[in-house]
Amino acid sequence: MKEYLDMVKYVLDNGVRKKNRTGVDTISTFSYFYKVDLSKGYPLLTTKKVYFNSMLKELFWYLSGDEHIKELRKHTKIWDAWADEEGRLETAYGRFWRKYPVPKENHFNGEVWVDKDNKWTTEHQDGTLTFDQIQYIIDTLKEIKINPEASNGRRLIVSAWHPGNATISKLPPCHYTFAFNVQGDKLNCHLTQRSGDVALGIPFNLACYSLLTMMIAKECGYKVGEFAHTIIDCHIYENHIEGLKEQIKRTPKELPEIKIADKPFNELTPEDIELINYNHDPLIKFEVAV
Ligand code: DHF
Ligand code: TMP
Repeated sequence: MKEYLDMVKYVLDNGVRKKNRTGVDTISTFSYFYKVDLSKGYPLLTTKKVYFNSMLKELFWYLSGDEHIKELRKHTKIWDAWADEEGRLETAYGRFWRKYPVPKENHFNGEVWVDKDNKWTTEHQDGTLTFDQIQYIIDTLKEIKINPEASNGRRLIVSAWHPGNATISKLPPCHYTFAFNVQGDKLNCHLTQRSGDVALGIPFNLACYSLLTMMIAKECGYKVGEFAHTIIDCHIYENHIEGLKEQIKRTPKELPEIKIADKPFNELTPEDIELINYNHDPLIKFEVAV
């Protein structure tokens, strides 16, 4: 994928050396943006092997809303370093996608704060209220398809960021907010990421949100549009530079395709997602900075 190789070249050429909490320095740039047209194929990098199955299980873990990785870690190790032995992990992607905390009894000083009619709010056994952001997106996208004048067409935002959670989490969400946007009969998605590891995290994030966009487009009756990605601190770890220099010498192959089973969104499982014609160059091993 040319867009990815351009990003690698840009950071290699313009990145400035910077220290960070991991102890492995990066070369870093501020606010990189690219977008890809999802109708031209599924943007899984072909210039190295990307572990599609790890990414797929990660996406379904987010969609499950689980706050732990007890299931996920049976399939992939990619999150193990940030969880405790029991699989607990404060990083709050899916938990906040599916169960964003709502003020107790949903009012503050007598004023209703969230979701007046409790359409997307659930009360749990311990009395906690939470809001399902993904269901809100799906229902609203279906509504604006029938009625484009519905009020929420430019308010299709999901947030994984909770300012208070960010102060206690070992790894607060990197890809912390995304927005859907309809143009004609096409569904677009824009992801904002506060911090992006060009070699490891970003290829997964790109593949993950592109697939999510395809799944939501299918559910809501749209064609796939573009995936756009802003990365605020866009960096390459110093021990990834050689591998990435090797990767930019490679020539991108034709992109693979995705086939999604004919099922309601909430019933989909990883087995319902088929990756077709994924031809790729050999794996490049990159070590993850913890
Ligand atoms: N920390 C850092 N420093 N960079 C990250 O990209 C990162 N990503 C996290 C958590 N913390 C992070 C979650 N996502 C791998 C890919 C994504 C990911 C974590 C790890 C990874 O190691 N990928 C390897 C092997 C994949 C596999 O074994 O399935 C790769 O070659 O893509
Ligand atoms: P930070 O919290 O100090 O920014 O470190 C997080 C690192 O993980 C940083 O290198 C970005 C990277 N990362 C991604 O690129 N994508 C991801 O999905 C995740 C979870 C992390």
